[in-house]
Amino acid sequence: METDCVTVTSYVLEQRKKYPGATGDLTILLNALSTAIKACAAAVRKAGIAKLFGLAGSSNSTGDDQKKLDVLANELFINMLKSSYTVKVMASEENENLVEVEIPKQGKYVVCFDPLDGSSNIDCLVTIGSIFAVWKKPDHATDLMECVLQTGEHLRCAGYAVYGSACMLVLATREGVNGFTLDPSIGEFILTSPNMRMPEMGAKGSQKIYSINEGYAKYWDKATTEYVHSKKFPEGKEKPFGNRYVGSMVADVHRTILYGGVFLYPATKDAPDGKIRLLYESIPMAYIVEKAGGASSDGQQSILKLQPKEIHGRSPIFLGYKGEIEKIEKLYQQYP
Ligand code: AHM
Ligand code: MG
Repeated sequence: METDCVTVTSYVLEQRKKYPGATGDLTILLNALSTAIKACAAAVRKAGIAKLFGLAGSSNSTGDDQKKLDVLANELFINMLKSSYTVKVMASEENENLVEVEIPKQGKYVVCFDPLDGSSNIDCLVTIGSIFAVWKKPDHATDLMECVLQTGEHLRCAGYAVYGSACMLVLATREGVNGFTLDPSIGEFILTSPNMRMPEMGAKGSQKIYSINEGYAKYWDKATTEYVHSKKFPEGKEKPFGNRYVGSMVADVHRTILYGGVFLYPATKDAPDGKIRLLYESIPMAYIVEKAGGASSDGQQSILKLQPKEIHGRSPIFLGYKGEIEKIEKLYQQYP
């Protein structure tokens, strides 16, 4: 057994030392998040036997049926964060309105999260995940909505957990991106992928993969249609891109960071802003990809520059190799 390993807690504590004025609140907050994620991981693992599959009988803010696991994961995130005394207000995919922490328990952070992403994959045992984004309450902010509606440029940190063949917590801070794998025998996240970087396209070990729900091709705009066509039918001797689509954004983006490629959830005729929600899906994932050396865009600019206007607002999203995201933006200039 490894006796000298770095856990997520010791990693965050070490980072804190770099900022002498730091209060330690972010360390406590991340500890609360990691506890919520460990509990979600345990629930995901025993979902079948504990009868956590299926619908819970209620709907979430966007009208989707809620699954039992979604409800449980949401309660875990909210309760762990509340009892950390570090959070002022939260926004969750599963709550229509903001969740304000009781005043005696309030702290200075704002957390937006999707407690269980990829919920259509729960019942068939395919990888799902959790996503979170952490901001500080702006000094001048007077109301809760103002605290929450911040751009990705002001993020303090963001992360996701993948509940796959193993459970990994990927945490992006100003310092970079680090991956921690859950060792279930001791219940700790151990640093297994320090300083995660997307491979450069064409570099040894990198892959050329595009990831999109191809079934909506009929409803795509011209720029997305042209881009995807160019990946399937490249000019000259260039080989086409491969295609992978899990349908859980966490899994698709995790693979994109590890192997390389592009992830796309564009606008469609029926959904001009796409499907992916800005505050707790697009912004944190874009922050992580950019910190890992990739790029993000809504077709025009970095996702981190977009100003969220409502809690559950959406945007088209393109993530991955810098050069590919540039190509997509050029196509959007050509076909606005
Ligand atoms: P969810 O939060 O309700 O699970 O929806 C978000 C998910 C993403 O994880 C994934 O990229 C996308 O929905 C898949 O949508 P589609 O089935 O339309 O391709
Ligand atoms: Mg989601």
